[in-house]
Amino acid sequence: MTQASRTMLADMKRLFIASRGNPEHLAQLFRAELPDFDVLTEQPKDGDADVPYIVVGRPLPGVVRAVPGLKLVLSLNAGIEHLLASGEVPEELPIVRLVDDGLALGMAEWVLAQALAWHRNLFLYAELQSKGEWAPQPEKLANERKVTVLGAGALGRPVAEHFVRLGFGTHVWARSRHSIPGASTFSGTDQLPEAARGADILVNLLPLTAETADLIDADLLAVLADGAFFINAARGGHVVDADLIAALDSGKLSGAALDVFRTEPLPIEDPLWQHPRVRLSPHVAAPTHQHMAVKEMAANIRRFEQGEPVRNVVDRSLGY
Ligand code: NDP
Ligand code: OXD
Repeated sequence: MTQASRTMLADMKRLFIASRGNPEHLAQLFRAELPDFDVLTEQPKDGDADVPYIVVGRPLPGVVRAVPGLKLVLSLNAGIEHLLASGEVPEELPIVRLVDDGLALGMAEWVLAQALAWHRNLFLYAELQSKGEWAPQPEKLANERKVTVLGAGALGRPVAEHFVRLGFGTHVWARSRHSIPGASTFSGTDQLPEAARGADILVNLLPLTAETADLIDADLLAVLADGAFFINAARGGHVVDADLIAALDSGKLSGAALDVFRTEPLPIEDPLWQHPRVRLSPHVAAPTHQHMAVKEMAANIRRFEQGEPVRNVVDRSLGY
């Protein structure tokens, strides 16, 4: 390397990608978005020049704290409960969670696919086909069904808007009261039973926090319509699994589509694998599309550089 290029590198801003997998593809995308940055994939250490930005998924112990001059932590995930629980990110450092159009579009596709398949009895017809049974079922229109969406954030809101567009009676519950045209909105713990009462479909898109852990239990499932369908694309820790299985066994729930679990990968001995009323997928409802995520993260880094407010900063007191 020439002296001139060494001096140029020394003047560049630095970004460290602390991905557990192969970070090279991500690094290339960042280099294209931030050509004036030195994008590192090797752990910087004490004594190295400052590295103000880190992009991180599930950090290995000590990785974040070892970065000199860190100012902003950019999460590779939308849910950041593991990052907070790891204790790896010092209190004073802002954490930005991942919010981008790719996640919102992917989540809407997955949730709507599950909801419509249940609504139009497609799961049931697949079962009947396997038994060679020609058995038309009573069919309803969307406007004869009620859906409750838990969470009205980056993912919950667009999902609720899709349900409204399709004609479903749509209830949305969040911590604060939202206004979503065509939907009825509810807020706070007191209003949860009202939001969920009589719902044919319950969709969970909450973050996992101290307040939302174990929220989906026997009491909540009891207020749904008999034979309701439950869709969980948020976190396994929201659900009391024993209560979910009891509701499926009793017929209170006619089915559940589960993308997330308390332990992932779901252990092979877990009864959810074999339950005839459970459809499960391996945490793929809204996969990260790296090219879109990098554009959003790079834009946030630019904002930070220019002293503008950074978007989607986690409120640590709320846990999301
Ligand atoms: P946001 O932070 O944008 O939205 C969270 C929503 O939940 C907000 O509407 C918030 O209310 C509400 N909420 C938070 N706490 C409470 C509470 N105590 N009571 C009632 N409502 C509450 O999150 P996202 O929409 O981006 O993501 C939601 C979750 O989806 C993620 O945390 C993650 O767990 C999961 N996820 C799953 C993926 C998958 O592939 N399966 C992929 C990506 C994310 P308010 O609006 O009032 O603040
Ligand atoms: C998540 C993600 O938070 O995959 O689940 O981003």
